[in-house]
Parts: sequence; C-alpha cells; structure tokens
Amino acid sequence: MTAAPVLVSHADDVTTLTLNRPDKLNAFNEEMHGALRKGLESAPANGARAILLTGAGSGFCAGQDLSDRLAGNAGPPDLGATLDSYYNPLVRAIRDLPIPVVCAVNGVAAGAGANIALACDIVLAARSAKFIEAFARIGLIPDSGGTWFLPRLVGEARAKGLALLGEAIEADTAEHWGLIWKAVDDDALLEEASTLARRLAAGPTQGYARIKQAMHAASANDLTAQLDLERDLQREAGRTPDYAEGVRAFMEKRKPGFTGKA
Ligand code: T3D
Repeated sequence: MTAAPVLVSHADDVTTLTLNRPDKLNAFNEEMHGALRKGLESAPANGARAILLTGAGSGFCAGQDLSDRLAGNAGPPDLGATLDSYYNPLVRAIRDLPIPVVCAVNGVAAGAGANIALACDIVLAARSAKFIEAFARIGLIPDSGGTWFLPRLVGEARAKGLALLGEAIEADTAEHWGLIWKAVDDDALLEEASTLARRLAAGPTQGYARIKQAMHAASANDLTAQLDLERDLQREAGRTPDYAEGVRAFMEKRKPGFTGKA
C-alpha cells in the first residue's frame, strides 16, 4: 500500500497537514496536489479554526517533482497548463481560506515549495532550513506567486537576487529580510508552530478572516479604497460575538473566551 501523500490530523480546532513524500523532499506530484487542496479546502467545514502546514522527513518541499517532467517523445510539457490546474489554485486556496494558515518549514523549501510556504499567513522555519528560488537553475521563473510575494516581502533588489541567482538563504537570513516571521531552533519548531496554531484557533476567527481579507486587498487598493474597505470590514467585525466578548473581557479584566462564531 502506498503512503498518503499528505497526512491529515485534527486536534484543538487545528488541522495539521503534513506533506508526505519524504524520499523526494516532498516534491509535488498530482496526487500530493489533490490531497493538499482537499485538506485545505475541507478544513473549515471540519471545524478547523487554524491550519498548520509542514513536511515529513528532512525537507519541507522541493517544488515540482522533476521526474514527472523529463522531456519525452511528446515534446515539452505545457507548464502553463500545470500552473492553471495545480499551482495557481493551490496558492489561491491558501490565500482565500478564512482561517489563519501557519507554515512550519522543517527543512529545505525550494521552487514552488518555497513560494507555497510564503503564501501562508505566518511562516516559522527551522534554523537549519533553507529557502531556494531554484527555478532559474532549470530555466524557469518563480511561480506559485513567487514574482508577486518576493518583491513585496523583501523588495525588488533582494527579490531579483533570489530569483536570478537561485542561491539558498538560511532561515535566519529569511527572518532578517522579512521573508518569514521567525526562525526557530530545529527541535523547537513543531512545538512552537503547534502552539501558535492552537493560539490562533482559540482567537477571534471572524476578525482574523477580515484581517487577511484587508491585508490581501491592500496591494491593489489606493489609500481611499483601503480606508473604505477597513470601514466595511470593521462594521462587520463590530457585529461579531467575539468583539462583544473581547470588550466585556477587557472591562472585566479577564481573558476573553472567543468562539469564532459569525
Ligand atoms: O513543472 C511544472 O508543473 C511547473 C511548476 C514548477 C514548480 C517548481 O517547483 S520548478 C522547481 C523544481 N524544484 C527544483 O528545481 C529543486 C530540485 N531539488 C534540488 O535542487 C535539491 O534537491 C535541493 C536543493 C532542494 C536539496 O538538495 P539536497 O542535496 O539536500 O538533497 P538531494 O540529494 O538533491 O535530494 C534528496 C532526494 O530528493 C534525491 O533523491 P535520491 O537521489 O535520494 O533518490 C533527489 O533526487 C530528490 N529530489 C529533490 N528534489 C526533487 C527530487 N526529486 C524530484 N523532484 C524534485 N524537485
């Protein structure tokens, strides 16, 4: 029996998705794409209020499984079609989720593997992990949102350096550059990421969904449009039970008990 390409577990309102092709550093094939999409998209309906994404074995994800891409008699593959069918829907699925997605980069994150991590909301990485925009090494461009995320996160100079040179950067550098939230000692990564995911899962879920929505809209909006959006989302947030509970708890000098309900 072949192992599941993504391991799924659920506890404390957190769905944990573990990429599980460790012999190939969790490189993507079609089965892993399908399983990951299903795990992400079904999590909220299964009661998750946060998701934790990580990898099995020594790597996080080495991008596309290149053994599926050796040119055969049929000529070159249509990579635009594979982006349309697999990578682009995956990035949209992560970004559009109404709950926070924590990524624990446990080892090397290369190619699409690096950019899928960057699509998540909060990225922690083991200090031994490396980020590699490996695309140019094989004549490709950063996909899975790489050309969008990189300049926004680290500025054009560093984005171009990463993309054109395809060199590895360490987790500490990634943190220092603002590419990720935090580098963590290897043996503490999973515990710290799980604690963070559980904390988010116990938070004001409706408010978090609107924080994500506003942040994602910001790069396409001018200030006036963004202020209008903030007004509309704040109006909605102000009507949630978690807002009422947050204010009550503050006044009563106690910890809020958020339910995440609409
Ligand atoms: O195609 C499309 O649909 C378009 C979309 C493209 C998206 C992309 O992601 S393109 C970029 C694809 N990824 C890469 O180019 C990265 C390839 N991998 C590497 O450069 C290196 O493996 C790493 C720098 C990530 C790690 O190096 P290292 O020395 O730590 O490990 P290794 O020995 O290279 O890899 C360990 C095993 O994993 C090895 O198998 P083996 O020899 O033990 O049987 C290696 O072949 C395998 N592996 C690693 N990455 C891939 C892979 N097998 C298939 N595809 C991979 N991407």
